[in-house]
Amino acid sequence: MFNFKVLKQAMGELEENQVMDLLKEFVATSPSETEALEAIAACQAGISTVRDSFESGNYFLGDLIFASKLLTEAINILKPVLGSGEETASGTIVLGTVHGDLHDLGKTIFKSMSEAAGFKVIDLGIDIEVADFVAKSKELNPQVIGMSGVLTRAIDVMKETTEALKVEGITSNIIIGGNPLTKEVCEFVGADAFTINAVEGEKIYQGWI
Ligand code: B12
Repeated sequence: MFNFKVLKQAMGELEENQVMDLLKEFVATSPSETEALEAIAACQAGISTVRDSFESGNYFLGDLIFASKLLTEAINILKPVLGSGEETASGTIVLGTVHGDLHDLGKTIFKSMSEAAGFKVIDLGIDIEVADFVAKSKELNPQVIGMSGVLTRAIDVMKETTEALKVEGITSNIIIGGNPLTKEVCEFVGADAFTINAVEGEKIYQGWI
């Protein structure tokens, strides 16, 4: 029986070699998709402990950046078990960090998780202008548009972007993510949902599709 607690701990301690060894060992047991999702949840729980340690001053910025990369690597190892891939994509998500905001760690985590869940993610990058969100969404007609932002000023830009998308007649569901977001902010922005947690975000949009 695979020990998910050990995986979570190795992730939280940023033990890259141990995480990779554990995941390879896990994949070799031909786990079910449900078990693979449990492994992702364990990795994400480990990342949450990194975030807590960063906030309490026990980890540094470099650790946070490393943690985001490690999670992406871990998800890449699990992807074959999750049966994801472009041919089987369950839907398309247009994703980006809004104009004026250059933070991308959270967005990258959300992207990796969504890809692992079998979604095709068109990552526009960071500092994405309203017009670019609109143009790409018009072109691709995605099921979901995801906007990321952690700066306070990103909130107004998310609102502008949401309004522009609606004016252009784009009906895709909109989800916004980033640490400062709240229910009130979500209502102000006019998005369909918000989250401060990538796993929760994935559950929300799975409910739309
Ligand atoms: C890392 C970091 C940086 C790094 C960014 C590196 C990178 N590649 O992203 C660097 C050093 C470059 C940086 C720069 C700056 N930063 Co900075 N930064 C942070 C820090 C420490 C962590 C942010 C982070 O990555 N968190 C970890 C991720 C995993 O969390 P997250 O983004 O919330 O993502 C999770 C969820 O929200 C969700 N999610 C995220 N996006 C999405 C999207 C969707 C669609 C969904 C569904 C879910 C989802 O999933 C993720 C995983 O669960 C925060 C402080 C803090 N403790 O939060 C300050 C912070 C955000 N930064 C801040 C500031 C001020 C700046 C600078 C202006 C500093 C400066 N004077 O130059 C610049 C901004 C430049 C710009 N225009 O953007 C302030 C913002 C203040 C404010 N209220 O606006 C903060 C809060 C620090 C502070 N306390 O003052 N920063």
